[in-house]
Amino acid sequence: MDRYALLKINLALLLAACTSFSFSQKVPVPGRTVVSLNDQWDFSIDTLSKSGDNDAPKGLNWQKVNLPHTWNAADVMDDDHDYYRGKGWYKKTFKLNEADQSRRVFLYFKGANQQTEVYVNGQYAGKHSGGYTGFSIRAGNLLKYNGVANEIAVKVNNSLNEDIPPLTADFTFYGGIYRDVYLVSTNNIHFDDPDYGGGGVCVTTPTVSTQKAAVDIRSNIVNSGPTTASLQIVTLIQDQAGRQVSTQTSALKINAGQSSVITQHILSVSNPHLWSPDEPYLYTVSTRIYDARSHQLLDELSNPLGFRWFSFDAGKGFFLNGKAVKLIGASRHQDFEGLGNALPKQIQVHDIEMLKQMGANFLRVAHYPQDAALLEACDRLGIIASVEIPVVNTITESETFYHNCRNMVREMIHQNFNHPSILIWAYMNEIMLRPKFEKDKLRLEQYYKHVVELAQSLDDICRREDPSRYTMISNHGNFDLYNRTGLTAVPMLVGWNLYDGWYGKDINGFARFMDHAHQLMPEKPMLITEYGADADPRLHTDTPVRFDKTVEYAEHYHHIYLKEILKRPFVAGAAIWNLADFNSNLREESMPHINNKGLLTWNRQAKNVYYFYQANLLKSPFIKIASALWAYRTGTAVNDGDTTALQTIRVYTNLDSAQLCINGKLLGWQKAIDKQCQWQVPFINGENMIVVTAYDRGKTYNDDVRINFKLQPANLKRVTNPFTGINILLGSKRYFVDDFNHEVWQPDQPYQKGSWGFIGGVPYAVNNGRQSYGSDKAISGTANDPVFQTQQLGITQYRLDVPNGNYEITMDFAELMGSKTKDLAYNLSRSAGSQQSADRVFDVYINDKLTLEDFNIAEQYGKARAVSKKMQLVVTDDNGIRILFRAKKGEPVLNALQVKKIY
Ligand code: GCB
Repeated sequence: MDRYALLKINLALLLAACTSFSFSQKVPVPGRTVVSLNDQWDFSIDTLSKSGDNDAPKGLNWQKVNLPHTWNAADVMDDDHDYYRGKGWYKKTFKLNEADQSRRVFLYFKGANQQTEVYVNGQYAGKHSGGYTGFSIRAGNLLKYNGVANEIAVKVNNSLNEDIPPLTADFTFYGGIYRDVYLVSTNNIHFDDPDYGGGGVCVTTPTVSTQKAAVDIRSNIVNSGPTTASLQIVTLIQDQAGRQVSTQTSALKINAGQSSVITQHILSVSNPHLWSPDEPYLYTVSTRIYDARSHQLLDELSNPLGFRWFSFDAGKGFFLNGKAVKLIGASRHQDFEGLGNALPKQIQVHDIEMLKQMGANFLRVAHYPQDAALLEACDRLGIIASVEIPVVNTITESETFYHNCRNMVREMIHQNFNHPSILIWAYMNEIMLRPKFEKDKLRLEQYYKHVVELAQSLDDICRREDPSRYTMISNHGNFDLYNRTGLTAVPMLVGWNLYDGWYGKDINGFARFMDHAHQLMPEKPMLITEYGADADPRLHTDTPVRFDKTVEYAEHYHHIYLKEILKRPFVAGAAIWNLADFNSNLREESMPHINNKGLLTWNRQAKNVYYFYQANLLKSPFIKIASALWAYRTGTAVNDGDTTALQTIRVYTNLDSAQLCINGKLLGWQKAIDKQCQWQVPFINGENMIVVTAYDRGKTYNDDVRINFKLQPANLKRVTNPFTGINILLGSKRYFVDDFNHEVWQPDQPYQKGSWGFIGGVPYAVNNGRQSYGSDKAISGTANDPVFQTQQLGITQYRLDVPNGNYEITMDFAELMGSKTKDLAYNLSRSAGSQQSADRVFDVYINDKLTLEDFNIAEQYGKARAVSKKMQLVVTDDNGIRILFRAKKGEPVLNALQVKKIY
C-alpha cells in the first residue's frame, strides 16, 4: 500500500518550493520526509535515440509538464487506429542540503508505463519493468548535497515488449509517468521493502470475532548506519476517534548494514468495531522506531486497520463477519476523457464515491493494480476489492515473462497489503482467449500446460505472501477449455466473464452457464467477474436489439443479468463491466476507440443502467427518471393534426409505485415492477417538464427532467406546428443525439403520402454475426459515426411531402462495405464475418435535376469516410422533395438525410 500518502506530514507546505526545494535544518529533522516531485518536468517524445543511449538525444522537442502525465491523452482519439508506443524522456532538477547526505534518499515512482530507466546526474540509477506498480530508485550516492542542482532523467517506454504483460488487451497502454513521484528521505534506520516497493510494515488480523481480535504487525527494519542499533519498536492502535486501543513495545538490535524482520502480536483488542460495507469502521496502526537510548523517533508509518472475517462458500456464496453478503459492483479502468490514464487523486476517489452511491459493495480493480487513492477510498467507504496483475489474453513462454509476472504479483501484494478492503488477489484474465498456436494441436496443448504452470506458481506466491486472502482467476465463457486444462483447479475462486446476449447470441445462455458451471464444479466458489453491454449515451431506440449500442438494450441486458445473479446463492458476487466507459484504441464501434460498457460515461455522467442499479441496490428511497442523458428528443405525431407524439419514459425506483406528470398533466400511477415504472408520454413540440412522484411512509420523493422535443407533423404540409426540418438515419432503428449541437436524428420509415420516407432497398447489415442492421466500422472525418454507420442499400427514391418553400438538403454517405480492420482481441465471439467490397456507381437527381453524377463513394472518398453533400432547393410545384437514385453499377445507398427549411 501507499504508506507515503498516509504519512502525517504537511505535503502542502513541502510542495510550495517544488522546483528547487531543499530540506531545511532549521526545524528538527523528521524521521521521514516525503516530498512530491510532480511539478515542472521537461518532457519530450523520443524517436531519435538508439537502444542503449543513456541520455536524451539532442534535437528533442521539450515541453514543460506536470505529473501525472501521459503522452497519449490526445492521439488515442484521432482517426488512426494507432497511438504512439515508444520512448519518452522526462527531466527535472532539484537541490539538496548537505545535511541530507547522512540520510537515505530515494525516488519513489507510483507508476510509469511500462519500462522505466532512471538516470541521476548522468549516471544510471535503476530501472523497472511493468506499468502498474510502484518502485523505488535508490539514488542516494549519485545525488549532490551541496546545494547545486541535481538532474533526474527518466526514460519511459510503452512499446510492446513480449516479456512484459499485458501483451494484448481491450484497453489502451498509455505511456508516461502517469502517477506521482516522490523524493523520500529517511534516517539510516528505517522501515523498508526495497525489492517490492511496499512500505515495510504489514498488518494482519489472525483472529477476529465480535468479542475479540488479534493483530500482527510485521515490520522490516533496515540499519544502513555504521554502528549496531539498539531500538524500540512501538506500535499503537487507535480507534476512529483517536483513542488508544492497544500498544506494544519491542526491543530490537540490528547490526550495521543489516536488516531485521520483527513481528509484534497484539493478542487482544476487545469488542472490536467491525469493518463492513455498511459500516466501514477503520482503526489506525502507527508503527514507530525509536533509538533505545536517546528515545529519538527514527521512523514512523501509519496504516489503516479494519477488523473483519470472511469466507467464500461454493454453495452459499460470500460471508462477511458471519453474515451472507452478495457482492455486487463493477470493474474499473484508470481512464478519463481527455486525461488518458494520468488521473488526479480526486477522480480516483470520485469513482469509488459513485460506486458507493450506486449501492454497490464490490470493486474489481481490473485489469491491473491502480492508484492507492482508489483503495484508500474503498477502505473508507466500505467497498470490498479484488486486485489483479495484467496477465491478459495470452502469455509469452519465456523465463523473463514468468519472472515479470511473479515480480508483479509480489509488488501488488506488498504495495497494497494493508488495505482492509482487499479480500482477493487475482493474476490472470481470459488467459485462454488468444492462444498462440491454434493451428498446431500438440503445441497448443503444451502452451496450455505452460499457462497452468504459470498460474500455479503465481497462485503459490499469493498464498505464501498473504495466506489471509483468497486467490482468483477470471476466465471467458469457454467452461470446458478452462476446466479440462486444469486452470479452474488452481485458484481458490473462479471468476467468469460472461457476455451471452452481447458477444454471444442468446441472453438465456447466461443462466444456463452459471448452473452448468456450478453443477460440474460444486466445490468451487464462483463469481461473475464481468458482464456488460455497450451503451453509447447518444443512441436510443424503441426496439432494442443486441449490438445496437443503445442505452435501452443495455438496460434490457442488465435487467436480465441482475435478476439471474440474485436468484443464485452459489454466485458469490458479480462485477459489471465496467464502472465507466474507457479508451481501447483499437476499437471501432459507434464511438470509435471507446468501450461503451460503462455505467457512467467516459467523463462520469450516469447512464440509465446506473439508475437501474441504484433502484435495485440502494436501501434508502430512490426514484429517478431514466432520461437524464436523453434531454433532446424527436418523434412524429401519430395522426394528422396531433400536437403531441408518444414516447416511453422509464422510471427506476425502489418504492412501490410512482405517478408521472407531464407539462402539468397527470398521467396516473404505475406500480413498480422489477423496480421500474413505464409510461407512454405525450410530448409537445418544445420544452416538456416531467415530474415523477412517489410516497413512502409519509414522505414524498420526486424527480424531474426537462426534455426538449422536436415534434414532426404526421402531415408535413400542416400549418399548425409547421415543418421546420428533419434529420433521418436510413436503415436504422436508432435515435441519435449529436453531443455538440444537440441535433437529433430519428429512424427512417417507408414513405407514406403526406409524410416522408424511403422507397426501395433494405437496411444494410454487416455480416458479422452481431448487428442486425448497420455497421460498427469507425467512420473517418466525423465524430458522429452513427449518422454514417447505417444505410438503405438499393434505395430507389426518397420523398418528403414538404410544403413549397426554400430548403437546405444534406445527403450523408459512407461506403460501409469492404474490410478495413483486423479481428480484434476482445472479439469474444470471433465472428467478424465476411466484409465484401462494394462496387457501386450511381446518379442522384433531386426534383428531376441531376445532382450527383457517376457517384462512386469508395473510389472518390475511400471506405468508411464521412461524405456530406449539401445543397439548396426551392420547392414550388406542390410536389415536395423527391430524391431519385439511378444505379449504374451495384446498388445505390444513402446513409442519412437532413432537410432544413430556410427562409
Ligand atoms: C472481456 C475482457 C475485457 C473487455 C471486455 C469487453 O472479456 O476481459 O478486458 O474490455 O471483455 O468489453 O469486451
